[in-house]
Amino acid sequence: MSGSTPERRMATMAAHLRDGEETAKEGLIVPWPTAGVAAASVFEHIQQAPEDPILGVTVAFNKDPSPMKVNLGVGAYRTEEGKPLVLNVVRQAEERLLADRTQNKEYQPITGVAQFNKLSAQLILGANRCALSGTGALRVGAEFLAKHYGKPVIYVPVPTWGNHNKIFPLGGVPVKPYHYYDPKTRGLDYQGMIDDLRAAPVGAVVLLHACAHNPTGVDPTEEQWEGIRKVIRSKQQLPFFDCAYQGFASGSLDTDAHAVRSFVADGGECLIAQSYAKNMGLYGERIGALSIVCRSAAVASRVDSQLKLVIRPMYSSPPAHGALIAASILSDRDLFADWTVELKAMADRIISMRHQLYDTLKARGTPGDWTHILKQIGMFTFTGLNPEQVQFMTREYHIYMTLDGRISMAGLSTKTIPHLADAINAAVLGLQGQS
Ligand code: PLA
Repeated sequence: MSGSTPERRMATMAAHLRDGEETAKEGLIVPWPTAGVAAASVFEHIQQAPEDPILGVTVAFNKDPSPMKVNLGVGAYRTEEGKPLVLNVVRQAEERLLADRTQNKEYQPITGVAQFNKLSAQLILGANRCALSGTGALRVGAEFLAKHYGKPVIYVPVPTWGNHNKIFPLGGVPVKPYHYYDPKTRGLDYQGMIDDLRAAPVGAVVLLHACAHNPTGVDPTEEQWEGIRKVIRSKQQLPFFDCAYQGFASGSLDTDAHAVRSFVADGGECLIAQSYAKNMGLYGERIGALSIVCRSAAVASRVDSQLKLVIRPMYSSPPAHGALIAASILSDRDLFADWTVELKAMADRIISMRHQLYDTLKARGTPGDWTHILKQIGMFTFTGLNPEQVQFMTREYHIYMTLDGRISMAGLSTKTIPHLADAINAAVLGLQGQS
């Protein structure tokens, strides 16, 4: 085989691997990637994968040397100075953990730190609720449903957080769409949503964003939630809440739990995936929880036992540090009170960014109705800008955001808003860039 081109070697190898032919002779080492004497690789055929649509925006941002650059891609909170924020309560909880010499680095139980699971369920459900908690959230929930739920198909809003469309099918639960966002009103397509849920099969799983819908920032009103709940319950569907922004929508943890609590209050079952990335600023700690609300303790206990069988071959057991930080904050009255203050400050700063951006666009006379910037809820504004306009703003103004026109309001500051308004104005008017 020596002297052949890499392409020919690859073709031969591919054919060999494909057909499973027994061409290798024992004792004879031919040039071959795994023998260390050939230039090609057994992975030669692998294509360069595209960057992630959300996290890839940060990769592009980091490469840009411009001092003007602004990253409005990922939904991560920033201070007025544009810096990441570690909450004071998190620092305090970490200091306590560090000083506590009884802490060790043992493996955690498969379903994680028990105290954290309990407190986390309480946070979303309200005190004194009986619920089972696990950890690993959406993916664990998906695999559990694929294995143990008779109707493993999940209806997700259009649009939804892009990763939902990957997590569920890879976890064995195919995804179907339901109407959610109406581009004309930049609000909720309530009737479309209700019609789709009515048309969806009895028993189907329905993914609901508990609050601060990502990417649209459009949430149902309390009255609309009531209508949604009635349809889902009457069709015996199974709600699966994704709750990644509790406290970030209204500034109040309880207010933002309203939708979930209304479904739990009716006595029906549901799944809840929680994330502490945003509301505790614990992004890199990868801390979240899965709660499955069951009709009885006996069922909950059997569900718990099966969740362990899902988790053990996936990641064995979760890391401890994030859970211990969150549990410290959730269990300590003073830390909890301080947390709500810090959380409210983050939510308020985001709301103030909405007002400033709206006022600045108004002052520029930018054509269009920008009231959705004020109306939309939570971390994101779904601007309505199209991919060409987004690319223009990145190219000419070094503004980084996802191609769907979503901007993370938390990435803005009083300083950067005029620059963003200039960019939006130029994009809307179809102007040449400033570069
Ligand atoms: N669910 C929703 C609706 C989210 O928006 C996100 C994060 C998650 C789950 C994941 O939370 P985790 O970090 O605890 O796993 N969405 C981000 C980041 C903030 C991302 O895409 O991963 C976003 O920019 O959309």
